[in-house]
Amino acid sequence: MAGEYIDLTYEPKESDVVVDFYVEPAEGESFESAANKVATESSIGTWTDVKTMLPEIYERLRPHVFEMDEERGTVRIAYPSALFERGNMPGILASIAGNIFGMKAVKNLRLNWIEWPEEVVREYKGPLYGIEGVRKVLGVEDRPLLGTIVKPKVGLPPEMFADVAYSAWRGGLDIVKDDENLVGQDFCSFEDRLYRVLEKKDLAEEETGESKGYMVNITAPWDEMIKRAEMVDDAGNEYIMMDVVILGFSAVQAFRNYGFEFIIHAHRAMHGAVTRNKKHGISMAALARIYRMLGVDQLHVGTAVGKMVEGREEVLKNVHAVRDPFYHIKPTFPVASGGLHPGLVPDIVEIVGKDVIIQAGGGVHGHPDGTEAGARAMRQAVEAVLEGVALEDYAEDHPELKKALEKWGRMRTK
Ligand code: CAP
Ligand code: MG
Repeated sequence: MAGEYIDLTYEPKESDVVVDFYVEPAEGESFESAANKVATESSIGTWTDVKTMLPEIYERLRPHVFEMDEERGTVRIAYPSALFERGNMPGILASIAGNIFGMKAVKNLRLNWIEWPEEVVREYKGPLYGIEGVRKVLGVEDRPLLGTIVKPKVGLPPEMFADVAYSAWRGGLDIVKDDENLVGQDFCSFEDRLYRVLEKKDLAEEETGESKGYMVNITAPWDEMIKRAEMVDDAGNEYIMMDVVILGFSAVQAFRNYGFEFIIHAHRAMHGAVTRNKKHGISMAALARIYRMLGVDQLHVGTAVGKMVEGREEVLKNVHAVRDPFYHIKPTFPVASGGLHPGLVPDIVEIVGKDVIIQAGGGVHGHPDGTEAGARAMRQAVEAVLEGVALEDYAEDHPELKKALEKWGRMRTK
């Protein structure tokens, strides 16, 4: 039946999970029929009616397609929260973000946003620290946090990696992170890197009088990841980093619930496979809200001016998803990263505001005078923005910033 789940008179209940889709019907499929099939396949039905369906199941668990706009291709579906297991995010996504993307009935299908009811969200912890907690650990209240990703991405032996981290912290950065594909390769074992970097972190904290963070990448098969997390915990490091898309929703939710008290930095490598196509897949904003519910403290949200594809509007949607009020869930720190350098700091603060973590890899280690100077240039750029001084003017008596501007100017990277 074309319209079994369509009911444009339906008013979503407060307890419903409401999902906004973009639906493009396949050749020969009506918009209504495609919308109805999305609702069917993401809840209780299948391609045909079945003799085993009971009226009370239908009444209790059926979704309602309550809004449709064929011109814009938008469909809004309200799902009763009774359809889902409490506290089981993978289970929820197996319904509303499962089979439907592969159905013949749709040429394209994108899940753009999920409006979560308090009744569902109350089962999720959210971030342990959130923005306020991270600021407290690092002792930075009034400016964007600054970080770098050690480059080359991978390849440096542990002692050289630790030296680069030390230079970045001495130059004034708050945080140093592993790259998304640096884990425990032969040329840089996890354990050796961890201990050498933490030694340098202590030194940098002593010399600068500032708290510093090291986001060590524990991405690995679950048992190994827990072993590494225990090593980090025993070493007293506050941070860990996880490639959350690659590790999966279950690993993120289970890790947050495991009992560690880390600041969790969520790298989103692989997200582009599902978020990039505006007609098919899942929006980064919808994913960002999910990772926030699961409990990540920091999440990459794009830059609009760097090397990744998100534009300003999309970055702002991602920022809202992680930072806007959301029941009891603390705000997650938005991370701007990817092709950034000192000349782009004003743009990031203008777009995202001060409650942002600005990370630069190439934009620090590519400075003509090396990592420490690159770090100083990033810090000087933030100082200039907070004092309301144009970078070029501030650079007159800040040589590291001047040299960064001579090399990259204000150019938007590709
Ligand atoms: C940035 C980065 C990050 C990207 C990820 C990289 O390095 O380390 O992984 O920021 O993209 O490997 O590209 P650069 P996003 O500063 O040298 O570009 O933040 O969009 O998830
Ligand atoms: Mg990286």
